[in-house]
Amino acid sequence: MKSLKKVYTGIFRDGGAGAFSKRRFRDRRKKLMEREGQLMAITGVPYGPGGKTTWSYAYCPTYQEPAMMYLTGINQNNVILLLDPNSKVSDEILFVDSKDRILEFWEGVRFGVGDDQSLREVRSVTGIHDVRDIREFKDVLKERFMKQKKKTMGTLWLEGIRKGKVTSITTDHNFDFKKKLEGWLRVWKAPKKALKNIMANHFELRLPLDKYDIANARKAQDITNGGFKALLKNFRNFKNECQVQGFLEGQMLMNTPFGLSYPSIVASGVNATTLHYTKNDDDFSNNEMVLIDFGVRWMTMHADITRTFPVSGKFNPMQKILYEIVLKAQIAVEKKAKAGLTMEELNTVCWGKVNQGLERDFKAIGGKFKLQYKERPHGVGHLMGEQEHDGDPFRNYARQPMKPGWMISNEPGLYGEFRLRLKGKTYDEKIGIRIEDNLVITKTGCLNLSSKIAKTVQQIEKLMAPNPYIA
Ligand SMILES: [Mn+2]
Repeated sequence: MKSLKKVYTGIFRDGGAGAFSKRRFRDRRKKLMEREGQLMAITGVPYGPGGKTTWSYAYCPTYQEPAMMYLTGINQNNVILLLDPNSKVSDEILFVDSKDRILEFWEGVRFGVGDDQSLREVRSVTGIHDVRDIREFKDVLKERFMKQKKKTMGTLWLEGIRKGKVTSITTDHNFDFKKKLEGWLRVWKAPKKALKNIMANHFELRLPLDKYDIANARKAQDITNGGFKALLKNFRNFKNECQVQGFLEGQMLMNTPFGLSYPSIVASGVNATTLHYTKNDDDFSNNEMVLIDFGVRWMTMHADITRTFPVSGKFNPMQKILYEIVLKAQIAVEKKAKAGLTMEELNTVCWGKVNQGLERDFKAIGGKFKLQYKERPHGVGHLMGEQEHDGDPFRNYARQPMKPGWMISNEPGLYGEFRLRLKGKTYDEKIGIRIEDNLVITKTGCLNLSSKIAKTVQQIEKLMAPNPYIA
C-alpha cells in the first residue's frame, strides 16, 4: 500500500501555519498585487541542489528562491508564479513541471502535471487554484500582457546602489529570467523599459516577520542553543576544529530536518582573524580561544549565532578584558536598537563602544594592539529572514529606518594582535572575537531571540567546567 506519511514535507514549507497557511500565502500575494497593480511574473529556482554544480554542493534541504518560498511555500524547482491583479478570470496562476516518474525514482516525490493528487496538495498549501503546465507559461503571459491597457509588467531581480551607481546581481536565476522576459517583450513590441523591478515592494512586505516566522526563528534558536550547550559540556574531548564542527552540527541536525543556516565556522586562535574561515582543520592549543559561527533553520527561518570561548574552559586575563569589550558593545547595540533607527546608527554605537573600550579598558592599563582594519572590521549586523542574509544584497537598507518585525544580527567583533603585561605575566596573542545574537526590532526596542544562549564569561566558564561529580 502506498503510504502518504510525510510524502510532501520535503516539497512544502507551510511555515508552521498548518490550515492557515493557504490564507497566509494568499494574503502575501494579495498585498503585493495591491501595491504593484500590474501583471507580474516571478520565477523559482530552475534546478535543485547539485543540478548545475558539482556533487559537493548537493546538500541543501531548502533551496527555493526565497521570494517564491515567501509567496507560495513551495520547495521544488521549475515553478513560475504569474500574478495579474487586474484580471477578473484568475488573478494568480502557478506554472509547474509535468510529473516525471524517472526523476521521482531517483530523487523522491515531486508534484507535477499529470498527478492530480499532487496538484491538490499544491493547491491546499499555496491557496492557488489555477495550476498549469509550465510549457504554457509564455503563451499565457503574452495573452495577459497584450490584453492589458498598461504596457508594463513586473518581475524580481536584485538591484541596488553600489558606489553611486545602480547595479544588479547578474549571475542568478532572477536575472536570467528577467533577460528572457525582456527578449519576449521586444518581440511583442512592448515599449522600452516595460519591465519593472518589484524588488522594493517585495522586500517591504517580506522583511517584517509575522508571528509564525518569529515562532520558527525561536525554534531555530532553541536547537542552536542545544547544540552549543552540548558542545561546551563536552569540549574537553575535542582536539581540533573538525571534531567540533562534526559534533556541533550533528547535535543540531538531530533536531531539525531543515538543515544548517550555513556551514559552521570553527576557528581557533589566529584562524579566528579570518572572518569567513571555512577550513576547520586545525588542532587546538590550550591557551587560545575558539570562535564558532553556527546555526540551523527551522522551516524557512534561520539562526545565525557566533560565540567565542577559551579552549581551556577559562579565559586568561587579557582574553577576558578583550572579550568583555566586545560584549559591552553588543549589549549597547541591543539597548539602542528600535524601529525608526538605521543600522548605520547602530554601527556608530557599536564601533564607538569597541574603540572606547579599547582605550579605557585595555590601553589605559598598558595594553598594546594592532587591528587588521581602520575603523570597523565589518558591519554590526545584517537583515535576516527567508535568507540568513536577507534584504537587498547591496545593503542599501543600512541607511533606511528599521521597521518593526525586521530581524537583524547583532555581531560586534575585534580582530588583531594584542599584548598586555599583567601581574608579571605577558600575554601576546593574535585574536579574533565575535559575539552574535539575533534581534527582532519592535516599536519600542527589540526582542533578543538568542538571550538564552550562554555568552557572559561566567556563563561560558560554568558550562565548560568539569563536572564535580565525575572524577
Ligand atoms: Mn551573521
